[in-house]
Amino acid sequence: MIKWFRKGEDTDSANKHQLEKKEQKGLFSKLKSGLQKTRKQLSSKLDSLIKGKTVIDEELYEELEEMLITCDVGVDATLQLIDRLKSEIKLQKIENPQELYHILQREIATILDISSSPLDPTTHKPFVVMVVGVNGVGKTTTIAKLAHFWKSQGFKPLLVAGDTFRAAAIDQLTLWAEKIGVPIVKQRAGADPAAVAYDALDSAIAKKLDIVIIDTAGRMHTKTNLMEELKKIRRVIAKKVPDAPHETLLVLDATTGQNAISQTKMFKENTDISGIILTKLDGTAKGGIVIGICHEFQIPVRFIGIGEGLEDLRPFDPEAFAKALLETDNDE
Ligand SMILES: Nc1nc2c(ncn2[C@@H]2O[C@H](COP(=O)(O)OP(=O)(O)OP(=O)(O)O)[C@@H](O)[C@H]2O)c(=O)[nH]1
Ligand SMILES: [Mg+2]
Repeated sequence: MIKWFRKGEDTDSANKHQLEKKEQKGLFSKLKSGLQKTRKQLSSKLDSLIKGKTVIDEELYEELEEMLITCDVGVDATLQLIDRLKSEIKLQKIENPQELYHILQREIATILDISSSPLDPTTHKPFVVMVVGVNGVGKTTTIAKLAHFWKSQGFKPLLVAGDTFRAAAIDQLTLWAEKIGVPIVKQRAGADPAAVAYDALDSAIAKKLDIVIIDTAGRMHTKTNLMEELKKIRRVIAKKVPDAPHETLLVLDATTGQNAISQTKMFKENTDISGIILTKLDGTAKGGIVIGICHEFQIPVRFIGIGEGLEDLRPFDPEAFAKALLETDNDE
């Protein structure tokens, strides 16, 4: 289970435990329904692959390999998965193809479990989070979900309208801030995003706010290079808060499949990315892309988006995710 960082402590621990158990169960079924399209693709293919097979042979491995590749897991990650599967099956002397389900689940969870320092907003005050990604991937919506999530954990977040290239982007974030009930720092469209972010840090320090979440543009209307702009924001905010940003989250749209891989490459080459948020997993059967991304970049997935609502963000839990991907409906 992943660790959730909450501010302060609840007093009644038995009650808290019960509540958390209920919460986890509810979250898991929402995760499962969010991943329905991907799960259907993976599980139904695996079902028909295993059905009627009595032995685990080379043919089965080849079919499994093909299946994983068509589910957007990616060639490299697939080959690694098959290798690990083979040695596990040999080691445990497994003969029944039905057991592939659980072994595959475990091996997927291992790939997804990137060792890294956790995203812990209590480590700095204010804790500065920069959110980057190409246009339309879900940055602004995800920022709203994050603010809502952290607010519910007892933190005081501040939103920063750092996408100043479109007035509509500032309005969109303003509406979210009002809806969630959190403050926002913004300037007029066309303002320097680095200056907006700098002001926001001033404000967060003055008001003793906990988390500053900076929205950024995904596309430039001017000749300014997007990556240069992001670097400038980083330079300027580090002048105010020396270690900032403490977390740089790359937002990727899962429906774009392999495109998400090339976006990660591009951002990684230009800026420090400490975590990934994969959005729109509810709208796609390409959820296998998470496995490919974790395998290739070794950047932890921090959260996943499984819908357009404020509640549709989940802290990423490798085990729960692998389980939700490969659990059949009668497994419950
Ligand atoms: N189904 C679904 N839709 C999502 C999710 N996250 C975001 N969206 C939708 O994706 C669309 C784009 O979201 P935005 O948050 O505006 O994306 P953005 O990256 O800020 O876009 P730009 O500011 O234009 O670069 C919106 O219609 C969101 O409601 C998700 O997890 N699931
Ligand atoms: Mg936006």
